[in-house]
Amino acid sequence: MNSKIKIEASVACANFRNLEGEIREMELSGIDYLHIDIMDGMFVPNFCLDFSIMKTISEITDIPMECHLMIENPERYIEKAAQMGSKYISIHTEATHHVQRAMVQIRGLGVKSGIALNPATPISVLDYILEDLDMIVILTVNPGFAGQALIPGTIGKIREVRELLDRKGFSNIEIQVDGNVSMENIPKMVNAGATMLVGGTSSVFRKGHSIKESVTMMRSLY
Ligand code: S6P
Ligand code: MG
Repeated sequence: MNSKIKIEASVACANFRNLEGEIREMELSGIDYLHIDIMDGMFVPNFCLDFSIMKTISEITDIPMECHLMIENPERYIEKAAQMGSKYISIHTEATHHVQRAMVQIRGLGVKSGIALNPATPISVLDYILEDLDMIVILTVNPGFAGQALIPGTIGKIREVRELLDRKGFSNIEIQVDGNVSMENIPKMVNAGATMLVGGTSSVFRKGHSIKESVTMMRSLY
């Protein structure tokens, strides 16, 4: 096991009839972060979690949360996401005209900054903002829905981002993968250079297995 790799639970995929019970199981499994998806029905064609759920979760557990904003003009809600206790906040490059300013805004609130790249977004958007970044999110599916198939070209993209970071002296920036982080895909993702794995229906919340079983299996794969 590589202790640098962090396992995250995509809370949107939890069973909301028993959210507190599942969070207790996540605590026992040693989940590193809770991944909170926030959508606006515009940037992506769906809605998901919200800030009130983050508040409730923060009353239930000390597992740190990180927030994936899939919303237009995300700067409007960065402060709110920070107030809810996010350790990282990620936004999408296409969602704002002022990506670098948004990164500075996030860090100014004492939160780690993340930029999320859709499958078709070229990695050249990273070129001039590396020093403003703590995390790069590689979407391995188009954002908006759980339970989708991996877009194969995104594995090579993880590798290209890893090479870019190592070459330019930014190896400390985390590479998060989000979308179909399955038992089959985890070894490929980690070998390509991913350091934070967001598990949803494909792994942490797999049907027919407990969260603990699934997380133990995930950790055995790298
Ligand atoms: C997708 C969202 C993700 C999903 C997660 C689902 O728009 O950003 O965080 O919740 O990827 O995981 P899975 O294992 O069902 O693909
Ligand atoms: Mg997400």
